Amino acid sequence: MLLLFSFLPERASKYALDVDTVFLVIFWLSFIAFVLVVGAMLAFMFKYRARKGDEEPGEYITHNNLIEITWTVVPAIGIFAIFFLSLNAYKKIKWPEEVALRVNVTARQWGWQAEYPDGKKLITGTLKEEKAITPEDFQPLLYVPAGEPVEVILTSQDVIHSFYVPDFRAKYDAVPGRYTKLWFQATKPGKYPLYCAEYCGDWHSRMPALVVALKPKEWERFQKIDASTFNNSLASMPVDSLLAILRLPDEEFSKFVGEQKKAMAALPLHKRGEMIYQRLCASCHTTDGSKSIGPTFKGLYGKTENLADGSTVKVDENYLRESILDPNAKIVAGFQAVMPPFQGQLSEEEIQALIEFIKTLK
Ligand code: HEC
Ligand SMILES: [Cu+2]
Repeated sequence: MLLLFSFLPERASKYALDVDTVFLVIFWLSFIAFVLVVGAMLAFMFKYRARKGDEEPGEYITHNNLIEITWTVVPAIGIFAIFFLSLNAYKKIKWPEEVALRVNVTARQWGWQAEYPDGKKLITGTLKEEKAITPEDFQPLLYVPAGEPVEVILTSQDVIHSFYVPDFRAKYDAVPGRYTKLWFQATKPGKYPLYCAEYCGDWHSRMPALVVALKPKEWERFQKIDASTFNNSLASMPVDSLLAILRLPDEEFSKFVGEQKKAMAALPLHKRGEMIYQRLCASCHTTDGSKSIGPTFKGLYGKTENLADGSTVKVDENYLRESILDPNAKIVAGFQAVMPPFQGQLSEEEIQALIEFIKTLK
């Protein structure tokens, strides 16, 4: 029986077993009912088949109390069992215990953004088109403490998406213009894939991300990193590198964070822009002059751009700023309006950094 279900992902949250129990009970009850009904049907078809020379109409039976009571009471017990199991699972899924961490998560076409109470921010970018998804494409969205209840407050910038972590059996819609909530408690440290489970457009399958459950010590470290250092450098690191940092001995850890902070402060604006570009824009814009999903950034600044409505515009800082925050205000000729707006996602400083970076690409 368990073998049949080895295709289910591991159960890594507190209520995962409750969800699976409801699923498996419904599955096996349905299976038994199917065997009984279809089995009886086949047996009766054989037993009461038309025989040669038998022209009499069948016996006229009005009812049978024993059989009727049995086939009412037995399924009713099954249905009540499903009801109470579901109620139990629903209560656990719906109402968290005391929440240790609340994070805001915003979905958009096509990616996620997480914002922590202290200002830490993680953004996953749209994946390149026409390429099978590999494990590296799962970018970290949430770092959470293992063994503690975490609440996610969801919303969407555009259409309905759905936040889905199969290993946690946790799934909830992210709806534009409203907040929805979901909680989970990872039972052990690890990396858990996160998918969008709502068909939200062409690239719906291209917004994979990761929830990373940390050990208590690592979580303590994570909280110690200040938001600006994290956002400017550590947020775009691959998961394993960040985990390695969180596992450093105390002294080395403090030293690393301090150095990172200094390095960031000393980094020229356009360099910071390049880092943001790598993380959020490189999937659609090249810097070498070749065309991708969006126009190349090479030679963009200062040129005269042809727009889809036939007009032209001189590319200056204001045009670049508008193109980043509200890309649909002016559509470049020959391209589709698929760029997500970065309004509300990038700080003024980050926008300036991006513009400075684009300016360096002559
Ligand atoms: C999903 C793909 C996608 C992503 C991600 C994306 N863009 Fe775009 N971008 C486009 C497309 C397509 C266009 C052309 C259509 C339009 O003007 O909206 C465009 C246009 C632009 C333009 C105007 C270019 C021109 O030639 O006039 C700028 C500037 C720009 N994007 C900047 C950015 C920056 C900065 C980022 C990262 C923060 C980014 N884009 C992320 C797809 C994308
Ligand atoms: Cu989606």
